Amino acid sequence: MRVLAVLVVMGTALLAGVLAGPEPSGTVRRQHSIMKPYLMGGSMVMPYWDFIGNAVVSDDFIRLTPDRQSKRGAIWNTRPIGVKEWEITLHFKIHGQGKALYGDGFALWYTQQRNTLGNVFGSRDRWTGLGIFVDTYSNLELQRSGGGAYVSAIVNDGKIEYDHDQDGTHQEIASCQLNLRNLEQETYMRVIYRKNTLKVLFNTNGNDDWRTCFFVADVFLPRGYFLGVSAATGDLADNHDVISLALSDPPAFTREEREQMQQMQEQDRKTVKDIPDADADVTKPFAASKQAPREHVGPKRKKVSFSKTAFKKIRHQAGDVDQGDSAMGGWWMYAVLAIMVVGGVAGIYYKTQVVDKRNAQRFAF
Ligand SMILES: [Ca+2]
Repeated sequence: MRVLAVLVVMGTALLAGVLAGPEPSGTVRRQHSIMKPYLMGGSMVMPYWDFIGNAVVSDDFIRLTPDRQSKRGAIWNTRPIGVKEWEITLHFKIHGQGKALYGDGFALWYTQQRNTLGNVFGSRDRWTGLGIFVDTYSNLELQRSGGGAYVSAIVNDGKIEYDHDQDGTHQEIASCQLNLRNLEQETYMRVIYRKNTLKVLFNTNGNDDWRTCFFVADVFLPRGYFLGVSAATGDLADNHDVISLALSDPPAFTREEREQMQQMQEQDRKTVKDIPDADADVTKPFAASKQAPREHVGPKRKKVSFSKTAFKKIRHQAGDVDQGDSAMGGWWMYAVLAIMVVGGVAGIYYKTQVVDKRNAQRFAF
């Protein structure tokens, strides 16, 4: 009986472990969400979503980029978001073989444009709307050692060109740093947009224990934009995986949040002109905190640039077991084979056309 009770407790705990995980606050809107199974009945169609570039869909995750150099991929929702306030819960995983060098990170988008690959974390520059960046390779020396990511938000009216050298620090409306890479635990990001405030939180322990990354007021985003997630690798690489995404109704403000919002609103109105009315249905994105003077932060990091060979060597020295890039291996094999074939043909040609003819002439008395 006791054994049975223990088994029941263990079973319940196991089930709770499987089911546990940060649940969205409100009703999930299926047409703006991603959940398993991703593909519709054995087809390559993911309902309501497009996947572009190097993005591949497997049974358990959508890999935006593999742990290989110079890749970029994205997923884009096919339907515009009609609601004014929302919460997005993104379950993701950033992982790879690199011990000290890895990158570049991923971005969550709420933009007017969709489905265009580009050089800002795999997506187009000069976007119109909101970009939230999880930057795992800081071009400035912003990160503490040991897998930190630099998380920031930029509200763009289509005119700002993302400044990679500065990690967008003088363009951002808010930011934070935290460890998100190669974690044992599940990693979740939550973005809450309500009453023109933007709150970004992270959960890296699987319980309902969310840490606030930033909370900022006076962010005005038009309705009807598209949701997307993109990622890129360059000289450095990582796997960037999306496991699920849920768009739902946002939770109500806590009293503390309401007070914080009011303080930020007062402060913004002292320094920034032309802030739209709270209930305004804006047609252009606007963020008050972007208007404040922002300095370029910190010393610039030396640019990292590797050839494929150097990249492999560094990883090998770091103790990584590289599976090898089969395309590269294949290429070399074909090159050697091609040289052998061309050499062989040239040899035969020389023998038959030159040597034999010369001999024939020589002996043609
Ligand atoms: Ca960066």
